[in-house]
Amino acid sequence: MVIQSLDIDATVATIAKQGYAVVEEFLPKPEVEAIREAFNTEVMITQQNGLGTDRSRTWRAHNLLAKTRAIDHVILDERLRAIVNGVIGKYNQINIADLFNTLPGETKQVFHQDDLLWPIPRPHPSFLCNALIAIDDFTVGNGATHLVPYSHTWPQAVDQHVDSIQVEMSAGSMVLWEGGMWHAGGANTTADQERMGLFVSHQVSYLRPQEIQLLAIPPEVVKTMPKKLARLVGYHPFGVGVDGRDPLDVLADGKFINPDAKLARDWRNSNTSYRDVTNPERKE
Ligand SMILES: O=C(O)CCC(=O)C(=O)O
Repeated sequence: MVIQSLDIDATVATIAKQGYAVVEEFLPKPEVEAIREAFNTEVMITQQNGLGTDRSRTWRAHNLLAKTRAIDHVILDERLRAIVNGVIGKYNQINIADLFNTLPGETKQVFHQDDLLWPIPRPHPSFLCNALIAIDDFTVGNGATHLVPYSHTWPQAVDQHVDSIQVEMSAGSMVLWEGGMWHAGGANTTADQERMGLFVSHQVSYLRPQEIQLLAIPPEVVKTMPKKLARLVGYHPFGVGVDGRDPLDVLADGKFINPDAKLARDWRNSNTSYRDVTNPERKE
């Protein structure tokens, strides 16, 4: 499948094989600048230590989808959706959406695997697919992400002395990696160059997301989202939905008990024949 000159199948195959792929110039510069502006003016961040570091030179904004609408179109981009579908299957959801910023003076993170949070024995089928979009140019100097190619298939625990590559890419480019990949944010040894990125992690929709999207994003905010995005943050009619209804219908009318439901004694006293109000077909 080819979308806007990006070979989706080849990108998916590359991620399956070596654990990661880079999509150059995924976003045009004006879109990158619009996201930077929103990140600087709309989004509350926290300052913290990067994983295994102690400098507190890392900025993060978790729960981005509760804080800004400036990235909705990126998450819904049909190229990103097609790649994620190819890597972990079409029933997937947002795990976390974060602003990453590695500031000058930050040291290198320890190598880690994002899929470690779900204790599933290795090797296992891919269930996590991460996308990191560069808002600043990623360079060796400002701490471009370290990746250990092929490590997503390795059964052993992460070894901190392993050789890695650093993903240098221009602002607007995107690196995707499989959740089992050994990786680390790099050291920012520059005097004044930040490394800002937009991180969107996806998982199969039967796992609990790292940040509980259903709680993290207020219902009033979900109501303003494009329907496809609301599906991606967990409002999908899986199994019985909510009392047999599409969760988005429940969100819209606030009827948490199915309007078709009656007490048993009333069903017995009525002549209505049994009708299954659930819909086994999952709607997209
Ligand atoms: O900074 C990066 O490029 C990766 C960061 C990361 O892996 C993390 O914070 O868990």
